[in-house]
Amino acid sequence: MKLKIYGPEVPNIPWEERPPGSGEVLWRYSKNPVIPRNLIPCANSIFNSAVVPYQGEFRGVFRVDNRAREMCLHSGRSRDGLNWELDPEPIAFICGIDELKPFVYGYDPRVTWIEDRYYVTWCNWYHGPTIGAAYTFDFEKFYQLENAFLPFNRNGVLFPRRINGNYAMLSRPSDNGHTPFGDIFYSESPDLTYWGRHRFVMATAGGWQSTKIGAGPVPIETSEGWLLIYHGVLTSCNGFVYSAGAALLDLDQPWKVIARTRPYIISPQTYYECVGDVPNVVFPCAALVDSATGRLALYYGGADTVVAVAFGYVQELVQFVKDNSMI
Ligand code: BMA
Repeated sequence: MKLKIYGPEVPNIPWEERPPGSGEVLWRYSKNPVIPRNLIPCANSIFNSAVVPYQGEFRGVFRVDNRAREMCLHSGRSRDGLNWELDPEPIAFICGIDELKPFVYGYDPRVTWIEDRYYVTWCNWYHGPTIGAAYTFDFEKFYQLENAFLPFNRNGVLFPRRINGNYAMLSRPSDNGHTPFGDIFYSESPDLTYWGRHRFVMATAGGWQSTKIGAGPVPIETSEGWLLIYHGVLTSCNGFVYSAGAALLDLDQPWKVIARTRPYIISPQTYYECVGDVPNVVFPCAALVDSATGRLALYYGGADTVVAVAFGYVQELVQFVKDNSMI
């Protein structure tokens, strides 16, 4: 089987070969974390962030919790995807919707190229957490759209193209606090304002994904289905543990799950994943993929404090999901 990966070629994708002797489907960058908590003066921590290829370079939207412990979104740029420069000030969204002003907080961004622009989704405050949306052409001006859903919701992740003629989004209905439950749902919209055709995708399962789950990076389109990397949470006697797994979703009906990993693909094991403001958190929000080689660079937050990168091959990850599926 020759897997086809749909998406751009990214010949300068950040990359490091699998370490000799490693049997892991994903392996960590040897110089992690790529973004330290204090990269910009206002930052208490920088984590759970989203990056995309941009005109031969890379751009992104970054979660910066500032030293007042307010959750902000900052724009950033990089030539190599590993060394990042972040704007010192948060994004000032251009917003024509009075009810969405002022911007109270934003966190856990995702960024998706669809047709002619980059869309950003994030967890946005509107009488509680829900899914905010905006678009940008240049990562300088960001135009805010209507919130996608009612509170309470988190982990809103757009698909990179229309499905059945509509924009499509995964999300995770939640509560107002540190939600002790959560399944992944799918919704469609003709215009990114009105969302409907809501479908259930998948629920929590055992072990590392037993408390709640949520979509991670933008799904990756392959000939075997949408490859979705998602986070899963286990409640230990010492609190939540955030790991990540992967699933394959039907291309035309993404609420139909083809396969889903019983084991995690990455879990908090290194110092920068286990020690920080919130220990034991691996939280992926973005994946760069080079469709020509299948190289994948996964960006994730470590311990709610730093940004780290792991590498893998899409082909191997798809095979891993099929070989280790719980369904
Ligand atoms: C979730 C979100 C994430 C965070 C995680 C662990 O509810 O707030 O941003 O990484 O908790 O604290």
